Amino acid sequence: MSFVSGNTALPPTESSPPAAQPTHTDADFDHPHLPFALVVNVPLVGMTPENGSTEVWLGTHLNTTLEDQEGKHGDRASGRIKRELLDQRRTERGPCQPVVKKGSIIVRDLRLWHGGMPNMSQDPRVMLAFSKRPVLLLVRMPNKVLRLVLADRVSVQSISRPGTGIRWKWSLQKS
Ligand SMILES: O=C(O)CCC(=O)C(=O)O
Repeated sequence: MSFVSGNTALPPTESSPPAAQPTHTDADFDHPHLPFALVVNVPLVGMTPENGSTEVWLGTHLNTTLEDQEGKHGDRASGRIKRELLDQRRTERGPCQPVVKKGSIIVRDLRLWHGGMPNMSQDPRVMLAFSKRPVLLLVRMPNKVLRLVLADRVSVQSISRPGTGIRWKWSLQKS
């Protein structure tokens, strides 16, 4: 497990009115275009649109790139998806807020566009969050080229950091 956390959406109060997170991707860096990391959420209460079940934009993980994002890695707005892309995607396939039973296991590709929504109920909406990068091996080669083998099928030949982002060079190995 690479990351263990939780997300609690609190009911609004007078001083803290209902608010939604910007639609974002958690893959807020130049990433490979394959399922290189998964997020697993486990709600500890039933989730509905009323108490702020996470809004998801199904299918967006398939083609999204760093170019779709406004904020830079490390910014408060990191991973935020550009408004015009949201408007365009909405015409093809809009977002949804699923109803999820307490204790369910939700598996999401790290690249998927999503966002926390306001909790309009009286009770906190609590959800565990885990992140897993499947079979990621980092090997430093003698010539100082970093080599990553991901999910046994993807070979990342080099990583460089030109200016703003990390640049990956990778290829798919024959299985
Ligand atoms: O709490 C939620 O529903 C979503 C949280 C989330 O997307 C995040 O923190 O990145």
